[in-house]
Amino acid sequence: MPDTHTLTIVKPDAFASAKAGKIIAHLEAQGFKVCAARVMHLTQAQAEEFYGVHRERPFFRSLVSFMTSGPCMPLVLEKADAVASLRKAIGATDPKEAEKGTVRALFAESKERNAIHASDSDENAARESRFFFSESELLAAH
Ligand code: FUP
Repeated sequence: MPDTHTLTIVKPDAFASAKAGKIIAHLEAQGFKVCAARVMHLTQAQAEEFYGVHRERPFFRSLVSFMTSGPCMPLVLEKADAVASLRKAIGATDPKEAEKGTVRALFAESKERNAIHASDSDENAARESRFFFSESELLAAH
């Protein structure tokens, strides 16, 4: 299986509880290689655009408020079958339902404050990577 790329975001709850480093170390220990990373504070417009697919959902305003509440860290990660591999590594959206040993089971607080985002398809991984990183950063990362 060839190495591919995916996009993750270490979310503001992980920074608030000083677990961001532990989460990245956990992913590295599972074989994910960090290819690009930045710490940033999302604007409301950025959070609304990133989660635009959920605009009509009842949790949208609260999700945008949470995602703009503090720093977050988008990263491009590389591994064989990266998208599926990372989705498995992060676990279910709600940490109460996440498999033992997954990032959300270990580090998430709630369904909203759930520590980490991971792209759900190669197409979304490419789109979400372009959302946070320039073409030249992605060329260097790949
Ligand atoms: P996931 O792909 O596991 O990140 O989950 P979704 O794409 O379904 O949801 C995106 C984000 O919306 C989740 F990370 C957290 C938030 N969310 C809620 O706050 N409440 C919900 O009921 C569902 C999702």
